[in-house]
Amino acid sequence: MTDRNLALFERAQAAIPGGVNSPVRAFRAVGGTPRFIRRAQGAYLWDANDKRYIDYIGSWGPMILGHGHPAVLDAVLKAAADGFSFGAPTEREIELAEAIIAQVPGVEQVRLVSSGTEAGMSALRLARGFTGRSKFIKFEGCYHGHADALLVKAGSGLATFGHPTSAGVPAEVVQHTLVLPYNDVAALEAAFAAHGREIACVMVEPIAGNMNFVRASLSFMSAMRRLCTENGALLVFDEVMTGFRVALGGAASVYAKALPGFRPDVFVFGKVIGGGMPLAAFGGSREVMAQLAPLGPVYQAGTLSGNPVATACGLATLNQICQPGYFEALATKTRSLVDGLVSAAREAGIPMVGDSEGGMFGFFFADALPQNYGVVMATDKARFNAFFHGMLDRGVYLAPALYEAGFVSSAHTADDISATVAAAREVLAALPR
Ligand code: KE4
Repeated sequence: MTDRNLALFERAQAAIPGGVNSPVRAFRAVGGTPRFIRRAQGAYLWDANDKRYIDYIGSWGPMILGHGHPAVLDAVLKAAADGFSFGAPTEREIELAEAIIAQVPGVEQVRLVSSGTEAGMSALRLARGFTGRSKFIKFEGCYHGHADALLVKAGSGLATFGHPTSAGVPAEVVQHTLVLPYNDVAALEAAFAAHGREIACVMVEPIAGNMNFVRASLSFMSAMRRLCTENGALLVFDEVMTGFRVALGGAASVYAKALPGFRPDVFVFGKVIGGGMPLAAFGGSREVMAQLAPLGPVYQAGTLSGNPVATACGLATLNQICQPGYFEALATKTRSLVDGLVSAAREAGIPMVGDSEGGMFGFFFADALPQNYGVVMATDKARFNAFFHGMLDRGVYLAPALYEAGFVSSAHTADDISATVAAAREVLAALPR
């Protein structure tokens, strides 16, 4: 029988670089043929061979309700019938902004944009404009989109400036970017000691989903907050992945529970707030946001920013996840998946650790939860890749890279979780020791 995924992949590679419109989709980290998705519904995807998968990617986070939620579909169809895009303000942009503000303490105003990259890039420009400073800190293993200044790997020394991770990014563009190890308080202290009053911001993934699933320790989070405050720098939370995904108030609300009074200065959102449509945002206090054009000197713009169909999709999604008990149920379901995977690995005598918060999870073929990028990348890649393909063959679609997080939706049922754990038990039992 023809493998239509393979045929489509070959055809795609003739017309699109690497056959994909975003590199991780090409399966290069895990090998094999990417699955071309024909349709999705609820917790499931169907590929070009009409094979069904339980979906744990959820479009890399947005599909928190699962695919094709009736209330969201209805809202999108109604909005589309009223017009796709106007290039003029609409009431629904106000409603979505108000819905975000209502759930995230510290956000008094938001600006809507079309991608997480655009939101992260704009948040960095805003922090630089607000402080009048050029330098900023990011962390190894954190991804904030592909804006030039953010495509940086660590420099040779802890407090030296970064080097581009991508061709086409001139060294001058990243000369102000300091890349430090995640969860390393000493490195953070040293960087502020060396450059404190020159630092515009610290940009961080509070739970790093681009390293699979690594939490910022409480001491690290406290140090970031303290050092930013002491030095007049802004703490920028990149919640593109964690926002409205790990909790209704995002990771900021998780850390505020553990660190009373904790609050970042600037927030970056994406994924869930668009419900699968191109929509992202950044926000903060009125004082900081007043720097943005047309009010202030920091320019930022977008033809499709606040797009009326995308805002309808995002708003309908947020209206569902705000329901009482939604996140408690999602968190319980997600935790049961992780616990099931870890216990299946233990039965097979294979080291596996996992963690989850809300509807986001990660697991590692390791003895302990990694605390930084180097440890994540040292986990057993061969074992992960064999597990990934074993699960894919059994109709379970996990993230195709050991450094990516996974996502559970409210459409996943207890039977889906049980079937996933049963598949994992089979695959793990067959893995070489
Ligand atoms: P986008 O430009 O892809 O919408 O968002 C960039 C971004 C910013 N910040 C964080 C924390 C992110 O996770 C992302 C994008 N996440 C990846 C998944 N690791 C999207 C998948 C992809 O690149 O195709």
